[in-house]
Amino acid sequence: MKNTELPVSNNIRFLSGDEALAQGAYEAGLVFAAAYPGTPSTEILEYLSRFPEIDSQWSVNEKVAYEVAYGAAIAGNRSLYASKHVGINVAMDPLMTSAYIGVNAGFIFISADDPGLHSSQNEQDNRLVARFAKVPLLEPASPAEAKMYIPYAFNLSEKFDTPVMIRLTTRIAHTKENVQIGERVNVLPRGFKPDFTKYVMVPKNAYGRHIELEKRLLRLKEEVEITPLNRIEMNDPSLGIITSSVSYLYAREIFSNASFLKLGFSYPFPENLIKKFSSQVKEVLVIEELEPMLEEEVARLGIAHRAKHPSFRVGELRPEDMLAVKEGTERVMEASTTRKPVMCPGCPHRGVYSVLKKLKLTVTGDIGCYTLGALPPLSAIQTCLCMGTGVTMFEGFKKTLGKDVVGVIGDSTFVHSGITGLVNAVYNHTKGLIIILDNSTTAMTGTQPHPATGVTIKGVPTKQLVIEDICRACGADHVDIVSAYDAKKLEDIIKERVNSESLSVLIVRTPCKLIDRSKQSKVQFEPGHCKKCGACLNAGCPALSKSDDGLIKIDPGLCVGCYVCVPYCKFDALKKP
Ligand SMILES: Cc1ncc(C[n+]2csc(CCOP(=O)(O)OP(=O)(O)O)c2C)c(N)n1
Repeated sequence: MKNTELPVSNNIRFLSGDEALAQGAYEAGLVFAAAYPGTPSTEILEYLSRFPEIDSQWSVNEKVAYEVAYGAAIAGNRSLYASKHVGINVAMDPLMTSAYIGVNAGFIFISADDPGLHSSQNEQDNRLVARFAKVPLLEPASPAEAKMYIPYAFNLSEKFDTPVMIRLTTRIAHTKENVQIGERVNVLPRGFKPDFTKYVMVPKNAYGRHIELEKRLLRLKEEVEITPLNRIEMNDPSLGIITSSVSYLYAREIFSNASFLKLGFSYPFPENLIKKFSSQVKEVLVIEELEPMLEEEVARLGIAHRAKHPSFRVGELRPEDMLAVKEGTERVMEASTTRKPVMCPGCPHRGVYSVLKKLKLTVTGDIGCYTLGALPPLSAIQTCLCMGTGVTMFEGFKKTLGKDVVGVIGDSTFVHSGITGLVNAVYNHTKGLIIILDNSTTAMTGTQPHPATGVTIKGVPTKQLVIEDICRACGADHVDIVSAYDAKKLEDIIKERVNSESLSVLIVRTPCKLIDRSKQSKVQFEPGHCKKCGACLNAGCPALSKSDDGLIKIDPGLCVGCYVCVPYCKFDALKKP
């Protein structure tokens, strides 16, 4: 199959990998797109949402996004799902069986992986998902390739009746380059024809579809041998490098004279191409990030090659790593010099953590900006696993430790995967206190709306999910709503509820400072009262620092007047004006 569909024009745009991929999807006649935000995938849906021709949505979580988008494909329109790598875990249930069913109109799912954990809870290599689900895997190495692969992927999906996986990594998703813009092709809806054996996965039908899946895989094995996405670049035959994704660019930069087998369509493996290439070069080297997936394949084919050191299974690959990979030596990492993450000045989460810390409670955390409460000086959260666990791990902790435990979860995360945990807690007689940190946005990934904000991805008002009503409907005995800046009330309610014989939810509702830019008069500083003890710095606010003379300094450009720092000073040096 040749990738000849892209119309040529002189229209050039400077786009990130996410944006280029989205532009490619628009041009390829995409009609439906669904996602839940997550770095580094978020910009795909944000870009797609600008096109009136595309029905795009933030779904409540990745499982829902996958199913809604897949439903649209089965019903006859080209559709796309996008998430970060861990989002694929949430979507895994529909994903695995969708590989059995196949598609009707083309369906692509995008996994934006995060080698090096720039913004994630793990760095799993989702190329293995393609192998596990037995679906074709495309790995663009640049934004331009990301765009170019999309029409190919839709054609592949429709020709082979399969979901197609496209894997980006942070470097590709967030790197920008000039990309050629083309016209949108009009793809007619296919309509839906019921087919019991194909679309209804009762065991007997699923058995039949599994057989079909294995046959499809054999046909795809032929396709990977001839696809233009895989290419041999013969240069000096003394070193032949088998590689894919961004590793290809790094390897090209460092070993500029070497020969390359560059894989853009990397699963199923092009066995014959690998054998052919290996027979043409003296030494074979596999360069890939994280798991030795290509390397294992090369080994399985009995091809002598230099294996990378196991230490390279961890972390992002960098151009400066190339020589160590070639020599098979251990990875050398310098100590990180990156800026420490910190909550913004006026962040409503700071107020709650100040109280939780003061009360010396054990706090099961979750994922969002509020995870930063785990870091010094607040150090107020003791666990963070994955989305939803602020509620579910709280239940396990409470039932094990008995008292002084609180669970925290953000509003977007509560809608994503906290509601089921709350139902479970009520159902299983859990007592105690769950705190929903409701800053009225998905702050961590760039302030995307969610059902409880009452606005869609296109900025259109919609029915607003009322979190307090949900909590009551789930069976919470008490639901309180308090401002994050009302330290006294927060403390009173937390003390009253934490060890009580009922299950309570405390909703701490104050908008994120990134969406509510309002400022109050800044905190007043009385130098005469300051004992230079630095206790106020324990609030962890970037607006506060120490001057050379030891006195506290307030940055007037940063202070927004939340006054969370005021109670930290026992000498009244900080005051509300
Ligand atoms: C399964 C999964 N999907 C997406 C993400 C990316 N992500 C991390 S936290 C978060 C939501 C944060 O919003 P919220 O719970 O409202 O907390 P806030 O950041 O606003 O404090 C998202 C989308 C993730 N880490 N894991």
